[in-house]
Order: sequence, then structure tokens, then C-alpha cells
Amino acid sequence: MTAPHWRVHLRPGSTDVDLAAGGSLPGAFTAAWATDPGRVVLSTLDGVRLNADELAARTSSAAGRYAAAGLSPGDRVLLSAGTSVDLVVAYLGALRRGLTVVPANPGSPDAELARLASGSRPALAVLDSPGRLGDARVPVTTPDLASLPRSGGPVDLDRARPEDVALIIYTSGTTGRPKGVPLSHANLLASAHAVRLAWRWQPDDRLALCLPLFHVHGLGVGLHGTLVTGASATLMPKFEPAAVAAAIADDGATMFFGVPTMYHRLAGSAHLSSLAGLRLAVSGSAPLPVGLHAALREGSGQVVLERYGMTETVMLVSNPYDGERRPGTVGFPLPGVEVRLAPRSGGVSEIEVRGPNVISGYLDDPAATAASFTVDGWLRTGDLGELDSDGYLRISGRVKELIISGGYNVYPREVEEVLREHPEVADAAVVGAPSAEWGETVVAFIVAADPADADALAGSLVDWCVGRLTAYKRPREWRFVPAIPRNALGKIERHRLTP
Ligand code: MLC
Ligand code: AMP
Repeated sequence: MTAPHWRVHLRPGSTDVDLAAGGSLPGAFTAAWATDPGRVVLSTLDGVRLNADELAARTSSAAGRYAAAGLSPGDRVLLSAGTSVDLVVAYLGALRRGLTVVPANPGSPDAELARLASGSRPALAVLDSPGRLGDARVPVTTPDLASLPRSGGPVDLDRARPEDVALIIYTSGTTGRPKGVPLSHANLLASAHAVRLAWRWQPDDRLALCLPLFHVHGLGVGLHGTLVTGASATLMPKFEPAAVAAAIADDGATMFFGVPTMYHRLAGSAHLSSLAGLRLAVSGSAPLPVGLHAALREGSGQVVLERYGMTETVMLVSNPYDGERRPGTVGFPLPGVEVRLAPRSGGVSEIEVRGPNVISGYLDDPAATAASFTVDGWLRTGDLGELDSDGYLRISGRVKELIISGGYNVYPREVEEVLREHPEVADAAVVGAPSAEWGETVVAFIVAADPADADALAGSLVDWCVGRLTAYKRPREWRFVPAIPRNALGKIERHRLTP
């Protein structure tokens, strides 16, 4: 049902753009490579240079290895490894074979990886350390795919259809149960084309790419945007201000995409002025503080462009490339994306979206799908928004229980469940505390079973979390309290927990 007070916001000009061009990710990538086979498309700061022809050959041979190992289109591959050229080749080879890739943080504890493997049922896992899945009955190889047989003959390549699922990204979700987000080739292609057009991405651009390649920011925007454009990326295994400066000065990077924590560190480093050498610097995944935006501008002349997205949609809204990039806002809907503001109680509005970039539902989870989509097919983002007088979208809060630390999502419920399993913990609650560096940090409120032992318990809880929670999810501060405030239904009243 569409209420009369929806404020619908359509991007003008969005309809004259073919967001499906290429038909699938490999269709678009290979078409771009064919236009200039000698162009360098991937490089590293230690001197690796791969041109389009070489990347086409290496990814075709990777696809051949998957085929020779018995993997058929539609099979799943769990991919969990640090950034490297091999990882990118393994990823693209999988897409070219028509496989569905399940990316995972290589820093997640073994138990979490094993849960992901049993939930997603991959035909193969590609891991930095092959022993990580223990005795799980999943064949394992390393990112160079060296243990897979070489293909003996021609392999069916690049046959994925727009509706085929290219990626399944798992999010812990607010209910505590991981949800699979199935992103089709059409979803991912629409977003890659949208940012290519909106940000005037050109084949001679080079992206300094140090975002992790297991989330949509690094993968769906950074890597896919580069490849649909026929442009290049400098791959970096880790974010360091000095490495970003080297990518710009020594490797000719013209673009940088980062989360606000990266910009905070750049602003406090001796390398801030190097950002002046970029054609475009983009921030997203978490709010970019207005003061940080100003400091970056003052120290480098770079007017950072902030945009907004989420795993279920890839990219949604962006400040304009031409025209004012307004600090504290995320701008206007990207090509193909429709945004509306749905009034909620308390005078606030939730951002709802639809478009070719938006998933059609969660994987095998009709309840989660029904809870997240309106009956007329719009995705409820869980973010609150308002438009300023010029129509720029401002994200004013969140309905969902979520902490964003350094651009990574932390779901309080997942952390609380781990804390409550500790034998000395009677109850626990987790909230986000404001942090200049991280945006928010995780703070735990603990009710000790034996209050006299609180000091010892804090140390024990730190150890308890190692091996059970990925580092960014672990609480950084501990508060011992006599009780966790709950309402009559037993729900934690987080607003009463002041970090
Ligand atoms: C690392 N640590 C973190 C952390 N990242 N702790 C809290 N929050 C984080 N984000 C831990 C480390 O494991 C380490 O723990 C300690 O903090 C210090 O590590 P560091 O070396 O200082 O951190 P670093 O490795 O440099 O990582 C910081 C970072 C990283 C900002 C580079 O967090 C990062 O790459 N963030 C980007 C996340 C991202 O891509 N999000 C996109 C999601 S998609 P210990 O215990 O070892 O000391 C999305 C949609 C959209 O949101 O719109 O884009
Ligand atoms: P994820 O589920 O990891 O994809 O995270 C998506 C969430 O990140 C969104 O729903 C927002 O809450 C948040 N987000 C992304 N970009 C921004 C931004 N520019 N400003 C504020 N929040 C953002």
C-alpha cells in the first residue's frame, strides 16, 4: 500500500542508461578487456603488472581448473583469503565458470568459518590456510588453485545469465541468525554501471584499492567498477596511509575509496597532502563526520564525495560528481535507484529503496524477506533519513540495532550471545560508543554471576572472545552493572545504557 505522504525521489536521467550492459559480470568485464588488451588492469606496489589480455587468460585458466575439479555452473565456492592478485584471479575465474562465490573475512575465527561452510554448502573452499575447516567434508584449495587439476580441453565460459546469483554475502543480522544475501549478476552489474556513470569513471583511471575484498564496498564498488570500466586498480593487502600515498605518487592512482576510519588516519598522517593527486576520493560504509570532511579539504584540497550503500543493494545514493558535495549528506539516488522516505512513529522516516541493484529476497529465508520488504516490493533499509532543503539525503539515524566500527557491522545480539555463554556471566548487553577513529566502538555491559570477581572476569572475557568473535566485534570496554535494563517484554533498553 502506498500512503499518499510518501516522498518519492527519482533520479532524473536514470532511464537513458543501460544498467544491464554486458548481461553478466564476466560479460561486461571481458568486453571491456577486449577493447584494449594491452592495458594494465591490475598492479601491486611490489611491481606486479597484469594487462587485460593476461587477466583474461589467467581467469579463463582458473575457470578451467574449477571445471576440471568437477565444479559446474551454480555450484558454490567459499572464498576466504587476504587480498592478492591470486585471490582476484580465483574470484573472477569462479564467476567466469558460472559459480556462486561466498566471500568471507579471512580474520574470522575457525568456528565461524566452519559454520559458514556448513550453512552455505560450498562445493569447494579457497582458503589461505587449507587446514582451517578442520575435518569438514569440503574440498579445499589455496588462492593459486594449484592443487586443482588443469583443464584438458575447452571450457564453457561466461555463460552466466543476469538472474544467476554471483555472490552470497552472509550478514549476522539483527535477529542473531545469519542471513544470506544473494546478489545476482544483474544486481551487481546495475550498481557497477551506476557508479561508473555517476563518478565519471574512465578507462585511464586507476583505483588505490585497499578495502577488504569480502564486502560490497571493496568488491562490488572497487573491483567491479574498475573492471566494467576497463580501468585498473592498484591492489593493496592492507590499508596504510603511506601505501595510499605510494599508490598515488608511484603507481598513478587517480581514485581512492575508503571508510571514514581510513580518512581519519590519513588526516592524522604525514600523507594527507598526497590526496591532492587524486581525481576522486569517495567515502562510505559509515557516516563521514563533517569536521573530518573539512580537515581533509583543508589539508589536501580534496573534497571527498560521500555515498551510501548496503550489502542488499550495493550502492544507493551518492553526492554529485559535478556540483556541490555536501558534507553530512549522502546526496541523490544513483542511476536506476528509487528512494522513498516512509514515515515512522516519532516523526522520523525510514529510507526504503528499489531498483535493479536490490536483491529480491534473502536466501531460503521467507521470514527475513517478509520482514525486510514492503508488500509493494521496496526494501526497508533500517536507516532513517531526511531530505534537506535542496533534496540532499541525510542519514539521520538507524532503526536497526547495529554498531558500525571502522566500516564493519557489529550486531549487538551476536556479541551478547557469546558473552552470555561465559559461565561467570549472568547477563550482558552491548552498545556502540562514539569514537573519533572508529565511528563507534563496542562497549559491553556485564552482570557478573559473582559481582566480587568482576576484575578477574574482565580479563577472562577478553580471552573468551578471542577465537569466538572476529577482532572487530570484540568489546573494547567493559562495564560491570547490577542489572541490564529491560522492558516488560524482556527486550534490552539500550538507550538506558550510557557508554
Ligand atoms: C580492525 N580492528 C578493528 C577494526 N578493524 N576493530 C574495530 N573495528 C574495526 N573496523 C582491530 C584489529 O583486528 C586489531 O585488533 C586492532 O583493531 C587494530 O588494528 P589496526 O591494524 O589498527 O586496524 P586495521 O587492520 O588497519 O583495520 C582498520 C581498517 C579496517 C579501517 C583498515 O577496519 C577496514 O578495512 N575496514 C573496512 C571495512 C569495510 O570494507 N566495510 C565495508 C562493508 S560494506 P587486535 O585485537 O589484533 O589488536 C558496507 C556497504 C557500504 O558497509 O555502504 O559500503
Ligand atoms: P552493510 O550491511 O555492511 O552493507 O552496511 C550497510 C549500512 O552501512 C547501511 O544500512 C548504513 O547503515 C551504513 N552506511 C553505509 N554508508 C553510509 C554512509 N555514507 N553514512 C551513514 N551510514 C552508512
